[in-house]
Amino acid sequence: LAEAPSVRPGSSAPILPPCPDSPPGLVGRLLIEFTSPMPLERVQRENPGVLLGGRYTPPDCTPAQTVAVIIPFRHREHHLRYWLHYLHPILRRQRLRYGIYVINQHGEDTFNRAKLLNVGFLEALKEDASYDCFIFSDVDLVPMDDRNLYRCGDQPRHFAIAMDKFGFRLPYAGYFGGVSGLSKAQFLRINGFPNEYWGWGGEDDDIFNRISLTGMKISRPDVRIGRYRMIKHDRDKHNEPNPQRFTKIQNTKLTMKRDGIASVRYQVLEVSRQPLFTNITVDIGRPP
Ligand code: UDH
Repeated sequence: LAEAPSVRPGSSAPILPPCPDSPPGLVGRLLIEFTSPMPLERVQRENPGVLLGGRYTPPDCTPAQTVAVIIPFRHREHHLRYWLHYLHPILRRQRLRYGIYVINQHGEDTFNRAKLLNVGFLEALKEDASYDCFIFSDVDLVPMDDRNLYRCGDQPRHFAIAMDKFGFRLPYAGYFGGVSGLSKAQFLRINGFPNEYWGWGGEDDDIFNRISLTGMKISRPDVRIGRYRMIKHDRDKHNEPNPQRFTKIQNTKLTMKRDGIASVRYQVLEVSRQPLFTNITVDIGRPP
């Protein structure tokens, strides 16, 4: 006797079971390389289940969280194509409900990674108020193992703990760069990220300080699972090492109260829903 699937009252959609904690279709270690060209049309063809703006919902289960993946960006189209090619299938196998947000800094003034991530947090929530987990990922970092689950937990999570460029080790114990994840509540608890780190470096250490100063602890995957390949690149123009970073990270305790998500100022110039991601071009100003 076939059992009719249960249906929500007033709707014809069947009620799906919760997604499993350990997704069954994961494959483990992945072969990641950046040599063959990666046209966007190919990535689109490979990911027919991804909806406009880079949104995805598992067809067979109800996820516990809704995940916004935020990518700080400028002039890295070539990297983004690899990132989308590798990450969409991984996130799908992980049974996540997610959206991809590329936060594109307008103009040629000094780059500001952490401020772009703050913008991503607010703009993703404007698109969908149900986002409750935020994964912040550099565009050039691809996980080598799909058991590195892009979800939030009861503590802020650091995902990119074993990058090839650092010999598959943490470069130092307090490293929080590359790919990290915070729940909405955790992010708000630290007043988001600093807006005042212009140029390369220091902002990830400031975020680490914010987390420690509010009494939270970083959670990390096993070192065999948290492996990443970085797409090799030269230093970008207008993202020179910030000489102020060493003194700034000494002062997080003072600055985090006034500088963060509560004080971020910017102007969105364009929101464009592409087949595999949402592009948000933003004017974040320039260093004082
Ligand atoms: N980013 C951009 N455009 C830029 C600068 C940074 O999109 O112009 C984003 C991108 O997501 C990138 C992230 O910010 O992954 C971090 O910047 P980064 O990749 O420059 O930082 P990383 O520490 O490299 O990985 C520093 C320069 C290394 C030069 C090595 C030369 N051999």
